[in-house]
Amino acid sequence: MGSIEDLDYPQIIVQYSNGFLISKVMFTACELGVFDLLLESGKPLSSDAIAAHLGASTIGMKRLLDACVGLKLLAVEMTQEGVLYRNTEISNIYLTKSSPKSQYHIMMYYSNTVYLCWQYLADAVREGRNQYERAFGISSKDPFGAMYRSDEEMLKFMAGQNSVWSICGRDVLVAFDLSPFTQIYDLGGGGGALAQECVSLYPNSTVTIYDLPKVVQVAKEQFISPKERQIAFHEGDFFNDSIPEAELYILSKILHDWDDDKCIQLLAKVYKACKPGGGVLLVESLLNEDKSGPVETQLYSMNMLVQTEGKERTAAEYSKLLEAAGFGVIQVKKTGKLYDAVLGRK
Ligand code: ASE
Repeated sequence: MGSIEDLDYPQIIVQYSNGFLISKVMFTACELGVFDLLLESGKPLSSDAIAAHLGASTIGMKRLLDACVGLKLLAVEMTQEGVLYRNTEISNIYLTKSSPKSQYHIMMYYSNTVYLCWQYLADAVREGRNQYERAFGISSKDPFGAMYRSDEEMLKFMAGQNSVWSICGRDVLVAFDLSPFTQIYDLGGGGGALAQECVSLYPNSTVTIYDLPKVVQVAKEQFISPKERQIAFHEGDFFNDSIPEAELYILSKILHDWDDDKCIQLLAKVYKACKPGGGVLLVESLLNEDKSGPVETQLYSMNMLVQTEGKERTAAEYSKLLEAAGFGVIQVKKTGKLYDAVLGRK
């Protein structure tokens, strides 16, 4: 790496060029149910058996399975019955639908929605705005109107966002001791996976999921059990409707959807509603101060360009937004994972 050989054979360029092929192989194996079948079967299967079970061609399935072996998402065994495939440990945990840490839904969102927007990345860079008009023929004036253009799209987005919290939720919620805050609002809390993680970590807290009426309806019907006594709901649009008083407001992956003016407008409203001594917890993927990385965050910022009105920001940029809205005593905790935490106090 970084040596003169790179110029002779540009490994890194080859690897990056093939990046989308890798994504699509993984997404497709998930979508077709390869990992689910191999988990359920409890024993290694031949490619013909997998193809038959999943209603796929033998030619196509064999090719897909071999590529998954190359990517270490599957392993092969040679037996008397021929070549048999099984899941690797990482596939069992993260790529099966039923696993508690499943990333299946975010992958389906990437593969079927994000992917289509990225077709117009060059246009997004030229124009400096999202690409809903080109990708889906719908107005980009209201990005969440566009993202929730159908109930199916909304459900895919909610399920996708939920899956992230199964791997990062705990870290962002223990970055600060939130036990002094018992009355919590999760603004734009969506499917509620972060709220659920929060009430399990802080048994004295109640978390109210504040989101658009149709999001709250789906969250109640499909994501949060009515037996969940520590979670409540509030239907509203946080830009246009009132925000009730609380001790702590969680804004998880909300500010990255909006430009600075909209962020300050929302934070100022939160500041007004917030009890004295309360606070706001921003959960976001933080860029280095010189914006030199992390590369995942830089890529997410490109995605915010094609899909929203926002961008990923540095800790100093979030601090400035919080200060502009009135918050003081701002603390930043990087978790080392995808999402970090910033706490501002009133
Ligand atoms: C948003 C988060 C996401 C809005 C649109 C989004 C994600 C994908 N599309 O608030 C999750 C983060 N992943 C990426 C690629 O940005």
